[in-house]
Amino acid sequence: MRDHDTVPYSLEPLSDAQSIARARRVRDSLKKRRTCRYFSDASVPREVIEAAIEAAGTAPNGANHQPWHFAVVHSAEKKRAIRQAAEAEERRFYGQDGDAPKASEEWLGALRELGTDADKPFLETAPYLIVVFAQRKGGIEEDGQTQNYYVNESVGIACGMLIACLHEAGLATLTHTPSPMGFLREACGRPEWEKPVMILVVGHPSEDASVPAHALKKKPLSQIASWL
Ligand code: IYR
Repeated sequence: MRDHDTVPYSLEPLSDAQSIARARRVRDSLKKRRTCRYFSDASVPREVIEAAIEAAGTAPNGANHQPWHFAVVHSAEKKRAIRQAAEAEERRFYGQDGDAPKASEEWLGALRELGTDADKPFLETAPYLIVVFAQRKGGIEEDGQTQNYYVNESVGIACGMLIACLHEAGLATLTHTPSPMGFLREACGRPEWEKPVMILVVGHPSEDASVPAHALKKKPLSQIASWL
């Protein structure tokens, strides 16, 4: 039933062969993406960040309320403040503050192959931190009242599109999730109905960048898909 305003919709027609070739090209490009923890301080054009956020802002979402906000942190002082607060949380998480770790032994074990610890220099080195917020309320007007729907799903998809766009633009990213991360709301001047979801660190890999070999082990199609 189309008892609402509509506009026509169509896509460029492709042959099956073209469609397969395009899907594989995108797959092969995205397969080269890695979560990078070693960044150089080389600059990145603001226009790339703007375009990537615009791409993320087209994500499918609940009732088209677009329940996200992207706080772009570029200033050295703000990055330093975020690094200090994040590292303080991470020291508690890893038990590097002298107390028992907040993370379970199982969780710490799962992270061992990634080699992570409380030291997060990339939060200062990389040119941009995009702090992603989920708007629990607000609607399209961002009034802080209207109920939003499928907020986590919507923001998750938007983050995926943001990361894919930045990768296609030749940039490295890192999804960083200090826990807890409530401090980011104040650091970025966001309202109480917004929940910080992640810091996306964006920049160029340092010359000596590496990734954990563990990260290259991807489940095969036969394991991640079933055909019914
Ligand atoms: N937030 C911590 C811990 C961490 C947790 C997971 I799950 C990771 O995949 C990676 C790290 C940190 O950033 O070190």
